[in-house]
Amino acid sequence: MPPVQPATRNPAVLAFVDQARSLFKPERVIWCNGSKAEYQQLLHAMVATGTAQWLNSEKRPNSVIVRSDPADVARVEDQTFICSLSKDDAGPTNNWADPSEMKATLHGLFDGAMVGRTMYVVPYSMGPVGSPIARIGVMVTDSTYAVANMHIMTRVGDAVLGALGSSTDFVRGLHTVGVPLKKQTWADEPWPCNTTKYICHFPETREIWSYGSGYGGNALLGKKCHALRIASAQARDEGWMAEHMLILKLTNPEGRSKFIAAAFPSACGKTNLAMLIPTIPGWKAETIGDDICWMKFGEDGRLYAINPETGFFGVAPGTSNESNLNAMRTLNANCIFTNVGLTDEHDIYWEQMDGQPPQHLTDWLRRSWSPNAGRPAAHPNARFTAPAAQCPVIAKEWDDPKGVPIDAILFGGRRATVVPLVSEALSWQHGTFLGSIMASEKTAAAAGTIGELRRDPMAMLPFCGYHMGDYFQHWINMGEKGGGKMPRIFYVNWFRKSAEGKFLWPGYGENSRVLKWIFERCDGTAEAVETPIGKLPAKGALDLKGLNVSDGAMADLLKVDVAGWKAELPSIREHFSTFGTRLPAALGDELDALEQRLG
Ligand code: OXD
Ligand code: MN
Repeated sequence: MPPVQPATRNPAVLAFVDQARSLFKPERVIWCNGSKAEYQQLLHAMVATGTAQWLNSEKRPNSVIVRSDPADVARVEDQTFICSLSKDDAGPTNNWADPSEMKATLHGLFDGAMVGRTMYVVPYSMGPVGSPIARIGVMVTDSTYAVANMHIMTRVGDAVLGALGSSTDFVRGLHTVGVPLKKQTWADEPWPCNTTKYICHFPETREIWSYGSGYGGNALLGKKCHALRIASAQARDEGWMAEHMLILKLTNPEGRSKFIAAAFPSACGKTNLAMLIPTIPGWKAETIGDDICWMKFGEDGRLYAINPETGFFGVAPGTSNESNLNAMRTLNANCIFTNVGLTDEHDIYWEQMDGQPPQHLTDWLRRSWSPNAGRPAAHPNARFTAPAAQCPVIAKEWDDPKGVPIDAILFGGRRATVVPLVSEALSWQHGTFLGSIMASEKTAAAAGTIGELRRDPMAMLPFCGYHMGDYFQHWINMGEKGGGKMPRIFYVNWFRKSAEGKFLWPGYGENSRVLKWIFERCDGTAEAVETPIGKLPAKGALDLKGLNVSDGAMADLLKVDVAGWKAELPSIREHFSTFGTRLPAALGDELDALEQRLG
């Protein structure tokens, strides 16, 4: 790939890149221009080094499979740090390190880390270039895989530098896989990574320093590092919101639309909900985004949201025509598949894909595999990277620089018990309370034990770049500012189980029934009953026509489990106590009020 000259004279950008070059000591520097040709060159480069392999060009045109090192398969939360000046500002939910000490450690590791390699400079915009809600970052990296993924997931290139002009307001990202090449041979591995890993954020200076991993959120710095951890801190400072939410557009049979944002912890079906196919006649759902939502007040006082990304980095296993037809259709071409199985026809396979598994394939560890192998063909956190514009139900507003006005915010998680199918918060403050106590069973998106219940406030536990108590306060402040124009807040749970451990609710497209109630609550046309835990659908208010769920199951799904909620109060108090004096008084008041209402 020929070196490309910088398309900017911005002294801050040039100085940042110069410093990175002196530190990392790469063999060459390439400035990414964001063109299609450049993307193709990146794919060819990955194939040439053995990082990627072309898939069958008829079945999966212009797509590649990549297998990572088995020790580099997920975000490493243990090694993720918020390096704010004061430890208190990182709060109890983050690992903290002193910024100068961490920088000294990383300087040591970064010094010469790119010897023999290419250093790519990736100017990117999170959000439509030039949108008042969008933000710019400049990332340097030695991972071709990271650059190719950034091409799909963000807006990369010269247009971004043009929009930045001479401004110094950009997030500075340094990333290396931490494997310098040896001059004698220049030999490389298909997936270079280091056993030492650090994913570090400096919220005050808007910097990201990432070492040792090439995988997902550790390496695609625009996503979790910038769009959530750094952006959440910036949003607090500037009065907007950076949230771990999908955004969807829901249109009723009369053709009126509402925009809904929803926060669910990692791998709880955000992508599925973002692309759902309603089962109720006449209703239409379209996608704006599946993972991240930035919201800012518009001139009319409402909250307007953009999807800062341009692609989906979705969990592959479990995705099928049945669970998410629109995602499967998005994956027809131009995708990167990571840690999935490779069929003998050079196509992809993962667990719970439609139909029978192939009789033979090559698993994500490049071993021969058959259905009786006793192990999955794909890693549970195997991913697809797919261009959002390819989604057959992408909404026409998905890249509107103005954003879309949000009508409702949903919180949810995987809860087998206690939490009903849907409830509406009594107020913004009560909704903030519900978000702050969200809990879910752990999934494979992060390294750790699967199945354990963890509180994951607003699905931001691994992504909030500052003290979570202050983050709650920011939510309350936003509500005070927006007043009656704020979105309504709802709490949903698709994962409630019977005593026998069976899911009570069919989920997927049937969730449109719940969305319809939410739509009509926003319109003031659907009935609700006020209960101690919030407003639940009144009898008959949820459209259940044609649904095969027994009355008993429906009663369980919409039950106010007073005993269950009472039993949970001590664990909520304990959760709140971790935030000390930074817990907003309003949330303590909400907890007391809940206790009183439960009697
Ligand atoms: C993701 C995550 O990858 O939340 O989106 O872990
Ligand atoms: Mn996510």
